[in-house]
Amino acid sequence: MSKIALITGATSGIGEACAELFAANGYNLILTGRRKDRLKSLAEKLNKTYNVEIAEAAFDVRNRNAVHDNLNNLPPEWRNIDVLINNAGLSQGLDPVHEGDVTDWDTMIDTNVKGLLYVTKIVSGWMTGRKKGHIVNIGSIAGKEVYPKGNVYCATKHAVDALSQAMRIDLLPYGIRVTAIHPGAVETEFSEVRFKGDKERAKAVYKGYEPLVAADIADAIWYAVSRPPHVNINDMLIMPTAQANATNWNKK
Ligand code: NDP
Ligand code: 8X3
Repeated sequence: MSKIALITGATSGIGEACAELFAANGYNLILTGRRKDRLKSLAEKLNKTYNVEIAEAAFDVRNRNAVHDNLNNLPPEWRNIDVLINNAGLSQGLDPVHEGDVTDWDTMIDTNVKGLLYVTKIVSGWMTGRKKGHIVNIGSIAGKEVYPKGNVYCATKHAVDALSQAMRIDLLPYGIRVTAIHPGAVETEFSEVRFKGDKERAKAVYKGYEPLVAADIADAIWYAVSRPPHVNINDMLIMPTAQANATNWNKK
């Protein structure tokens, strides 16, 4: 029987690239995200191209009841999840803390931390019952360092780093692997979302150097997931060659 991966935030960027790569490797997929139309067209494409089965679940990870209902309403056979990729996340704004927008803070904390926890609680419950599974959390260089005006986004990704370490301890008796993947700059819709649709400002983030692309991160996730069962990749920090850390670039 084919393995199953649940990917949050599969409608774009890193999540979408993971969906493609895992489907190419024969995984059946549970794809989630808020944009139903994108989930539907991605599911149709992957089903047609790779002949894998896809379940779509459109919900907002910030909504605890929606997470609960959507996951628990999956047909029982879809609960045998082998890999959970906690990828849904975002940044909103780039402001010094004294000028920060409190609504932006709530959105980031509710999505990147609480949403990840809501999904993890349910899926890890199923995994512990089967005594197997692999959870991959998408952190960030922003979870390893802080940078000017990154305050709350950085705090949420530091939380993802801490939670990944904590999950590794709590889930140890059940043989569940936990991997944290921390990318530097990846050109996706991330900056357009951060700057609330300002395409020019978003484009400028990736100007003058070669950023990572979503497929680079999917490739690293696949590496971690495809190791033999006795090997766990705890933590990976993946940067563009032209980015040394959160603040230093080699731009032309
Ligand atoms: P994208 O904006 O391209 O993708 C983000 C995904 O998250 C979308 O599929 C979006 O789906 C989903 N999402 C956002 N909010 C919610 C929500 N409330 N409920 C459900 N799904 C949600 O960005 P990336 O692919 O770059 O981001 C993926 C992850 O990688 C994020 O956690 C991000 O923080 C992290 N990351 C990104 C980096 C980068 O430079 N791009 C670097 C380091 C980490 P929808 O809108 O349909 O709900
Ligand atoms: C996304 C990368 O540097 O904008 O996590 O925080 S950064």
